[in-house]
Amino acid sequence: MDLIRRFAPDSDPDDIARALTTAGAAIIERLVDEATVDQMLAEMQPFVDATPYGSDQFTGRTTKRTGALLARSPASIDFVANPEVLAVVDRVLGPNATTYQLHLTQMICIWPGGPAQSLHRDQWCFDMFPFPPEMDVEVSTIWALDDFTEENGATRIIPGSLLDAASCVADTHRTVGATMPKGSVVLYTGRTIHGGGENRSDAVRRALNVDYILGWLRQEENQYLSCPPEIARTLPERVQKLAGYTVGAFALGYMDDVRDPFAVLNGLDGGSSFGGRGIRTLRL
Ligand SMILES: O=C(O)CCC(=O)C(=O)O
Ligand SMILES: [Fe+2]
Repeated sequence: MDLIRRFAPDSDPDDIARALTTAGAAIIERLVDEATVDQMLAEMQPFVDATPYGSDQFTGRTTKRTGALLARSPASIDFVANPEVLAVVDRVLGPNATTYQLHLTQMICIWPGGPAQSLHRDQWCFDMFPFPPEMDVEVSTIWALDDFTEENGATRIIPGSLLDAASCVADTHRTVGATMPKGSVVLYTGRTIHGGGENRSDAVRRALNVDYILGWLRQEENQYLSCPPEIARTLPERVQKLAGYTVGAFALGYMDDVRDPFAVLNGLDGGSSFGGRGIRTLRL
């Protein structure tokens, strides 16, 4: 189990989901075409230019993290709501909650000379809460916006690390680089030990990190502020719900008099109470 399995875009999502829940990671090669990647890069460039470098080792002092993709880049929808990726997320998170949602959207640009990020588990953002060891609460994705190579800081992953002791974050020798061509995506779970790579090349390594979490967890990137209603209203319905403009789990996130946020956002029947409609109708 020392490699990351690679899939073609038309692969069976069951197989990809199985790779995630057994080996902890999977790559889908060339899932989005280069023209769409370039369009998103162009839309995001002014925001990347204006983003400060990180302030500590973890966020990276030579790394820029630029968010709010849904509000800033129409092309990002092809990544954030990619049907192949969501089909895998359905399978990995679906069994564990009635809903899942977007956790964060973030371009991660590592400048030349940037050191490797500390290895970690993404689900440690939840106060290091000890979720059951076999339970997946998060699926993370990193899209290669440039070719990802060993030299330019391809994400480093410890294959098969889902159940490893936390101390294994010291095992940098066990990591494998998620090398992949531009437009590819590496998927891993909140339990997979990983980190950004060292950029030993002479060009910036550009990536898009999009994560998904169970509906009853708090989002890392506040979507209601990053993508406020006046913008969210213009997005496809599935993206609105993914961003959190819907009720999560049984009753989380309703508005004032138990109104359905999706109905309120879209001015549907006055946004009347969702009570009695059944949570299933509110699923993504
Ligand atoms: O930049 C990367 O390749 C990985 C970043 C990461 O794992 C994180 O910021 O949580
Ligand atoms: Fe991470």
